[in-house]
Amino acid sequence: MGRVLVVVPTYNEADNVGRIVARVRAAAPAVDVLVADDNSPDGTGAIADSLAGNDPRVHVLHRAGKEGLGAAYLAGFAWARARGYDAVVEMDADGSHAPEDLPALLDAARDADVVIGSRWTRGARVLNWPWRRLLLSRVGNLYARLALGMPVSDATGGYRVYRRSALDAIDLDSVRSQGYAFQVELSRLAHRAGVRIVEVPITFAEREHGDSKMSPLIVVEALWRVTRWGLRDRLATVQARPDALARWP
Ligand SMILES: Nc1nc2c(ncn2[C@@H]2O[C@H](COP(=O)(O)OP(=O)(O)OP(=O)(O)O)[C@@H](O)[C@H]2O)c(=O)[nH]1
Ligand SMILES: [Mg+2]
Repeated sequence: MGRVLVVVPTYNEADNVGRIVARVRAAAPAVDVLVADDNSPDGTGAIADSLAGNDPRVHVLHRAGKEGLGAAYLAGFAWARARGYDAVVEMDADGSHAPEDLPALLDAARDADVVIGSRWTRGARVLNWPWRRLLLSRVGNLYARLALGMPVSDATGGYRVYRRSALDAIDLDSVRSQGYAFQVELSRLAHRAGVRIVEVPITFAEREHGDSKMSPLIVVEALWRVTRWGLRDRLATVQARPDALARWP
C-alpha cells in the first residue's frame, strides 16, 4: 500500500483531537496523521501542535478560518500529494469513525482505488443515532443513488480511503461542495472516472464530545447539488442519444 496519510479535519474539537489521534496511532501505527484545523476558536490547533511536537508521524495544517469540510479535505489532499503519499484517508475527529476499523479499510484498498466505510452495507452498525439522523441518511443516500445512478450505498459517508490513482483520476480543482455534498461529489467523480470503488461495513457511533457542525444549510446544499448533477447527467444522455427521447413512453 505504501505511505498512508489520515486527514482529520477539525473545527472546535478540543475534547476529541487528542483521543482520535491516539486511537489512530494505536490502531494503525504505520500511518501518518494530518490534522487540518480551521483556526478553531477553542484552541484545537494548539492541542494538535503539541501532539505533533511529541510524535513525528503527526502533522498539523493550520488554515486561516472556517471554510467547510470540503475545503479542508482538498487542502489535506494537496498536502499529501505534494509529499508523495500513496493513499489518503478521510476521518472525522469526533469518534464517529472508529480508527479500529482502519486496518480493514486499508486492506480493502489493496484491490480498490476508493474504499468507502459504509453505514449501509451488510455487517455495518450505527450506534446511538436518533431516528431523525438515520432517516436523513437513508433517504439522502437513496436519493443520491437514484439521481446519480451510482452503485454506492453510503455516498454521504465520510470515512474513506483514496489511493493516489483515484486522486489522479479526479479533477479536484473542479470540486465546489462544502458539507455532505463533498462526499457525494467525490463519489460521483470517482464513479464517472471509472475507478474501482468498494464499500466496507463500519461501526459508526454518534459523537460523544463537542458540538455537531451539521446544519440545515449542509442538507440543502447536498439536495440542491445532487438534483443539479442528476438533471445534468440526464440532459447529457438525451443530447447524446436524441432517439432515446422518441422511444420515451
Ligand atoms: N477544518 C474544518 N473541519 C470541519 C469543518 N466543519 C466540520 N469539520 C469537521 O468535520 C468533521 C465532521 O463534522 P461533524 O460536526 O462531526 O459533522 P457530522 O458528523 O455530520 O455531525 P454529527 O453527526 O452531529 O457529529 C469533524 O471532525 C468536524 O470537526 C470546517 O469548516 N473546517
Ligand atoms: Mg460527526
